[in-house]
Order: sequence, then C-alpha cells, then structure tokens
Amino acid sequence: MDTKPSETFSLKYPEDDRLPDEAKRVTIGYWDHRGLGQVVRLTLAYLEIPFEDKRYKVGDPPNFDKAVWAEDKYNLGLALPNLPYVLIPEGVCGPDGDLASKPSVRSVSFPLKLTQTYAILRFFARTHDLLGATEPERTRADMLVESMRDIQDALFQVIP
Ligand SMILES: N[C@@H](CCC(=O)N[C@@H](CS)C(=O)NCC(=O)O)C(=O)O
Repeated sequence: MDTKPSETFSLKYPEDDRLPDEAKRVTIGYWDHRGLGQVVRLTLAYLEIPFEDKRYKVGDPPNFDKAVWAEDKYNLGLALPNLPYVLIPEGVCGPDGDLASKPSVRSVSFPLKLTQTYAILRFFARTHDLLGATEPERTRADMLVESMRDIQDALFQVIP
C-alpha cells in the first residue's frame, strides 16, 4: 500500500517555512501522557502537520483532580466532548484551499471539531490517502487498525 501523503488533498501548510500563527494551527487536546492521544500526535507528525499540543495535567495523587479538563469540556463547541479532541481552523487547508473545496467537505463549517480517536485517525487517513486505493487494501488497513486496537485494549487492562 502506498502510504505517501497526498499532495492534492492535504491539510499541509503553504511551503513558506513559516510556522502558521496560532489561530491557523491544528490543536490536539489530550491529557499530559501518551494514551489515546499519542497516536493522533504521531499521525500529525507523520503527515508533517504542525500542531498545538494542548496537554491537560491531572492533579496530584491520590485525587488526580481533573478540573482542568472540566473547565474546557463543554466550552469548546465539541459535539461529543471527549479527549483526545482535534480542532482544525479553516486556514490550515492546503495553499490552494484544497480541503475546503473538496465536494465531501465543502459544506462543512470550520473550525472542524473532532473527537473519538478512530474517527479522528480515519479523517486524517481519508484526507491524506492513507486508507489504500482498492477495497482489499482498505480492508487490510482496517484489519490492521482493529488488531492494533485489540492490543491497545489489552494493554490498557494491565495499566492500573
Ligand atoms: N472512545 C473514546 C474514548 C475516549 C476516552 O475514554 N478518553 C479518556 C482518556 S483515554 C478521557 O479522559 N476522556 C475525557 C472525558 O471523558 O471527559 C475515544 O476513542 O476517543
């Protein structure tokens, strides 16, 4: 399977070597550890999409207070508030506005506000041609993802 990111439909920034200002940067929100958020961070890093790494710190033991996330949870306009989340402002589409002009996303209003890890990953996979070109390739990719999810779920069971 060719996993090279698409040049024609991507969220990449114009190649002017300048990091986009904050207002035009993708934001990933997650706890200050790897968990479910890390695979989203790694996916954006792989795609060379600069992002704001918003990390929520839980309080000290034994209470592990989560108030810092509670402050944002219902104030970000997330349809299904959760962590990780991804915020994508309009300005981060390709230099020629590819994302916004694609028929499949034309009617979407920015910023895109995404939650649910696998929905986020599939969004970036679809928009960067990482899903495979044929049905068998796409199914193989799905099989791999679901197998990784099995391993991840098993791993989470052993973490207290
Ligand atoms: N199905 C969700 C699960 C998300 C989830 O359970 N997130 C945990 C961290 S791993 C959390 O603390 N969410 C914040 C909340 O429930 O408010 C996903 O895959 O994103």
